[in-house]
Amino acid sequence: NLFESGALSRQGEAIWPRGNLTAVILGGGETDSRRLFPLTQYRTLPAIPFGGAYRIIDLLMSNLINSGVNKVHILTAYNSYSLNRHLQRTYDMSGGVPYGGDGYIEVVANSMSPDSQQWVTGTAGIVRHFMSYFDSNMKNRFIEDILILPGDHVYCTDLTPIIAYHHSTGADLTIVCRPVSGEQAKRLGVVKLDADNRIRTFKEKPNTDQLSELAMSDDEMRPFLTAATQRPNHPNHHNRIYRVNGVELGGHSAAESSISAAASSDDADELAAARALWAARGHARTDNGAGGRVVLDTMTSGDDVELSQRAPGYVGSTGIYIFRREVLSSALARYYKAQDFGRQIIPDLIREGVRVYAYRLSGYWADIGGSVGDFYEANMALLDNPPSVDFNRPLEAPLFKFPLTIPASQMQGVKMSRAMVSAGCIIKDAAIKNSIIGPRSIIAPGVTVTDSIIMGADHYEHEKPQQRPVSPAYPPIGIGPDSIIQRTIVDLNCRIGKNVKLINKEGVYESYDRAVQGMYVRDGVIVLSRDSVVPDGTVL
Ligand code: ADQ
Repeated sequence: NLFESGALSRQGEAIWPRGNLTAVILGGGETDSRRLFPLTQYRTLPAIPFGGAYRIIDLLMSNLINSGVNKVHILTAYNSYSLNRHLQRTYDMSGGVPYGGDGYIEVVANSMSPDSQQWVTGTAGIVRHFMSYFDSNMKNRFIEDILILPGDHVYCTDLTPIIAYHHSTGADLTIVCRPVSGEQAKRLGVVKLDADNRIRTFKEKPNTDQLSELAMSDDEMRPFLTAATQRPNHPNHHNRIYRVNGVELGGHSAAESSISAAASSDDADELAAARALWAARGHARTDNGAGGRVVLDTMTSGDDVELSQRAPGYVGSTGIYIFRREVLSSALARYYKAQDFGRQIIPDLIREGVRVYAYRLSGYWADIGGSVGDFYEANMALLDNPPSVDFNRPLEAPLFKFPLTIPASQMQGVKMSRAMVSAGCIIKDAAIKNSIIGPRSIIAPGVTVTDSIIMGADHYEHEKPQQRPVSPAYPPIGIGPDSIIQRTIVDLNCRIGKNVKLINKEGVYESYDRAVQGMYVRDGVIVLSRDSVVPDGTVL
């Protein structure tokens, strides 16, 4: 029933118009698992719960399905059980008719073979491994383009214009890019563009010295900032009414002129309003949240409004690539020792003179694979008003998720602000602020949850035969009476007792060594790994 909306898209095109393109999602390697430990202790990164009811992979899958990409491979390497299970239960993996007859969703597990006696690592390594299987399969002979997507990103977008741009430029490789600050640039692949948005230089994770070579002046940046880009995937976008501090700014075009007026103002409140509108337009919080004067840089018709901070400009790669299939196969064969696209293959191809173009991605985008802190911030951005990712989407471009069969949440006497609460929760006389509460969360009276992510549970206590009787040392699933949870990520099925205080009272930034097993501090955020048991009265 994912495809009930019919065989035609909004534009009246066939819903699977991109039959000669295949998508490859990088399902997570060992290195990023280490970066997000302990959330990745039992699962690979794209399987981590996000926004209460979703898993990270659901956003990527929804982008693909809603953009008419009907052939999807998910390359898994590390700890992939939970991801496989989620994909199997959520998406129709049988392929065939619902995907336009020739479509499919396939999980491709990393494996050793007589030709490859070692465990494959790195982005290029895993794609090479996949391509050897892909190229040898006759059914794939019509595929012309390979869309490669990292599995650790949060964004909602229509991919159709990116694919169209790749075709219109005749690019061998299109890299999806964004304007970024110097601080962000150091953590990304950074490109330098010519006036046609062709990439002339690519440097992976440049250091401060290398960064100066990659800075682009306002004039150099202009063609990139003014290039047509995709609309945020909101068909109802133009019907929205924008409000800032309770003041109605009218619909799309009225709001746009208000951004224009406010953005060039020196008044702090007006600037804040411009930022709020900027966020309302679906633009990244990271682009506008760092303070400093926001200037309306370019304004063209429709959706192409770009606000940027006039610090030195850089253009960063999102790690999303569309390769012409033969260019990819040939590069992987020629640079057969290369394990990474950013460090090796892409700079080599540019040096060779291959046609590599940058497409500008607008709207919210976050890479959550760098650290627990990145994951935490991307969750908190969901609580912004309007949220970074709008889960409330139209039927023709929905966000798909596992269809949980649990009832509405029961709440009594709960004080809540800036919170998202999923289905199946039982919450009484608690205070929840700035937090995301996942499915089947049980929160007892007197509890305070602040700045936290409670992922919930995949079963209720009574559903499982009791292996161990409940006691002060082994509390029931959920959060016990009078506990205080602050700036904490509580993974699934945790048991937190009475009068527990998870408040990071010593202000620890990083710790793997707490008294109770399963409790960690990463980037100043307390993380309880899945199934942790926190006895009554514990204070951290
Ligand atoms: P990084 O994010 O640092 O930079 P990396 O973590 O190596 O790149 O991997 C990118 C994606 O590939 C991640 O989703 C990761 O899980 C996945 N991956 C890596 N090895 C894998 C393997 N063996 N099997 C399955 N999946 C694997 C990259 C680019 C930069 C770009 C940033 C944007 O190299 O140029 O700027 O992404 O975030």
